[in-house]
Amino acid sequence: MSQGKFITIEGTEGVGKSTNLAFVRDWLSGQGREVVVTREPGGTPLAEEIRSLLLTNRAEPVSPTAELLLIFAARAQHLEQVVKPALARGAWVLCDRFTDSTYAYQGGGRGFDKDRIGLLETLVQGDLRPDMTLILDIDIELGLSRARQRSEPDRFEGETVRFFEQVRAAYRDLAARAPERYAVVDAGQPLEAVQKDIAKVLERLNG
Ligand code: Z5A
Repeated sequence: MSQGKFITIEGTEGVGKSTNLAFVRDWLSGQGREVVVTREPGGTPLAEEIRSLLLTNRAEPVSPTAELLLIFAARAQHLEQVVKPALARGAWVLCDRFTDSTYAYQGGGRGFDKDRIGLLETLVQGDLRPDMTLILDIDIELGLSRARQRSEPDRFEGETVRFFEQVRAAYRDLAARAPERYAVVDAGQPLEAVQKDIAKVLERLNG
């Protein structure tokens, strides 16, 4: 049985991850792949509990270190329970956010040193990394205006434009450093054009 592929989707607020995740899932299923769709933080009952701890607005300030450790705790559980078993049986895993979010939000946004994040990445993941990461890139104001049409902002969505500009810059930096693993798609285009670009990326990966 061949090992499956691990694909992650990333981006800032309102970039259309949920919408395009469904497109990628359908595209891969159409190629006859078994696709496991999951998300971070979350993906198992315990990790989903950690997710709600992380996203809930609260009066108590959240220590950035506590936030970082909670994210990696959820990730450890998710990898053992969902991601690794699925890859081992040959499924393709499609994950809504993964460790690039940590580099972007906790690194770029909160200012955590990359090397510190890297230590936790190695501790929790060993040498497991996504085979391909799709970064949906959008102008921050445009993304926020799309996101505001949805529900009440959670603890992350209430951050400043400056914070999200730093998150976006961190994503771009990751992609520039390892262009073989990342594909950056302009998510400010109409949905049809975005999905045309995503399909081109998937064709390369599939072939
Ligand atoms: N986080 C972290 O800090 N560190 C980590 O390591 C990890 C996560 C793993 C929860 O993530 C939070 O966790 C996240 C970072 C933190 N911060 N926040 N917020 P999440 O992924 O659950 O939350 P989200 O970023 O809000 O994702 P989302 O719900 O998937 O939203 P979305 O990407 O914006 O997707 P959408 O709902 O598909 O699109 C938004 C709207 O735009 C919707 O009405 C669409 O119909 C519309 N849309 C989509 N595409 C288009 C186009 N092309 N044109 C026009 N309109 C469009």
